[in-house]
Amino acid sequence: RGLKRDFGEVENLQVSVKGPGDFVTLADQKAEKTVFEELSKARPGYGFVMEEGGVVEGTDKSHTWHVDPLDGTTNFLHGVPIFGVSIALVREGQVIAGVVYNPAVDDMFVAERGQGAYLNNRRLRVSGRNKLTDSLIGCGVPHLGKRREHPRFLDELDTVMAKVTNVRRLGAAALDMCFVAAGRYDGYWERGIKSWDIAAGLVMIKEAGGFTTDCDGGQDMLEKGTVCAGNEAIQAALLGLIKG
Ligand code: LIP
Repeated sequence: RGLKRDFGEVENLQVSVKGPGDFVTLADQKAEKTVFEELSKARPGYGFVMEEGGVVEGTDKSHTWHVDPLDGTTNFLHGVPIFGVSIALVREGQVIAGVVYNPAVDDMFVAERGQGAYLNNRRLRVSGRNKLTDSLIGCGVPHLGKRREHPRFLDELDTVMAKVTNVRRLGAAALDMCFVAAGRYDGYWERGIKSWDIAAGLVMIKEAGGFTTDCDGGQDMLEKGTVCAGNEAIQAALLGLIKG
């Protein structure tokens, strides 16, 4: 609720001289405080890995929440309604549950290991397309501060664009992953992301019948901060285009 209210204010701040930068940082921190307090009450002792607040060790060493209170911060800053709260629960290294909520459009993506993936209570399945030439592929564009990553991204984009119907860039990795689970995207890849960006999406895609690897083809997505996702055919074909 706080983010939805603050997003409305951000749209008004676009024209202010100072701009909404500090306001968005505050919105991000308030959202994380709410999530931290509520989850600490619901599951005392679990640890946290949070984008703003960092690591909080818990007494229960088996369980850790990975929280991005405002994924798609730049979109939010510019009044673009593509952002979300992403929460994942990791039990002994495995993501067992995830929630991604976009308050701007009231989209609630949820998944729990073995229980399926849902968008607003509607069951999710990855797309059935099996040809890259029919596929819509999501990606992440390294921002200005990641100038050294631009050449590799442009090389990958050139390769992928030559093989697929088209490419999309949302600016919120958590929602990119949910779009794969919902069959809106046939595949997605990104490098240079954090555990809290993609952890919820990993269980979402798995429970929707999809596949994920890191960009080397392994299972170290959270550790390496890279992901290649899709249905079985597209994920393998996309990995072949970007691997390494
Ligand atoms: C963002 C990711 C996005 C990535 C951006 C940024 P944030 O997370 O969701 O996919 O390309 O560089 O990391 O910073 O908005 O939480």
